[in-house]
Amino acid sequence: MTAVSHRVSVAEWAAAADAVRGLAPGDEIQLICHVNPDGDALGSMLGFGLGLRRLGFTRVRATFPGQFEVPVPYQALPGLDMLVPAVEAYREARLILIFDVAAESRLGALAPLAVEGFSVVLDHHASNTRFGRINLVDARAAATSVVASSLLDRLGVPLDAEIAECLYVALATDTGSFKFDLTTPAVHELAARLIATGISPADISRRIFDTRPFGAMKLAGEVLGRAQLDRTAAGGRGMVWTYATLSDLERYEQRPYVLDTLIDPIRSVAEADVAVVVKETGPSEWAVSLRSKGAVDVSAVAVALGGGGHRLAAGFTGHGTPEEIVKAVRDLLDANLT
Ligand SMILES: [Mn+2]
Repeated sequence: MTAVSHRVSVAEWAAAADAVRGLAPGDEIQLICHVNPDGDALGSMLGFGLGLRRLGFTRVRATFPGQFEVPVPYQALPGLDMLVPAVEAYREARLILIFDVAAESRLGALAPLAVEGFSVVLDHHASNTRFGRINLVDARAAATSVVASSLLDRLGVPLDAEIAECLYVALATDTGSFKFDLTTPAVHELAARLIATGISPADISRRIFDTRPFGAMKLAGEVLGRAQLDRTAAGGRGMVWTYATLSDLERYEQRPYVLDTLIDPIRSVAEADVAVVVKETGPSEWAVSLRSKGAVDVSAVAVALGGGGHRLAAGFTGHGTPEEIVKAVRDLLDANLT
């Protein structure tokens, strides 16, 4: 198996592996992923946690900041018994492993723990601030699970079906089911190794991507129906955008995770290079998702507005009205044409 990763030095890999090998079986290990966890955050964290258990570590906890809610599609992931609310995180953990987190700001109340303890960051965001003691950041990795599987390999953990299911969910989520750029031969080689453990990609895909409540489908219809096309944005490449409010969710009795996939139909619009979905998360607070087909580096736009991400997929927290937020994005697009 050739190494999947780039931009992580030999010394960093060795330091991370040594940090795990230096622990005693009963030492406390705390795993953390980002607020509002997605498939890559949860899958890479739980898959790695299961790997630590296979190595004999008995005290492994996993958590994330913010509202303690696992999106329904991920509620059948193996290893969920490791998950505890943030207040139950090990405060004096010997080792802290952080997954899919580009910056401390994505750690909320857990940020001090992560910064003061001995932390290893596993991530693939180009905007990563390298806030850990050891930083395994590979901006060319399709998912954090690629980095996690690489470290498991180095630790000599054999893949089994439980670990593989977690890592596969992570990989399939972040590659858009193996459609996005960075879906390299090595990604498919990793997928092949995961599937070879006996997991069912069909069952996993149906559960993760192709199942939703009726109300979520109706809600999506309404949110897509209010989308607007701005043909002159991004130097004439076009921008399409929409928004969803907390009252939309309430009206259809849905949880916020059902909005996570709305960016996909929005970004399919032929007349726009840039797609924007603005989702209300609190009083005058919005989670903003940005996608580009290639004309714009949306991570630069997101970073300028306090967020982060990748060249073609990024996000930030916005304030004000959706119109104000989209105007701020629009104002930055022309400056970041690639
Ligand atoms: Mn990711």
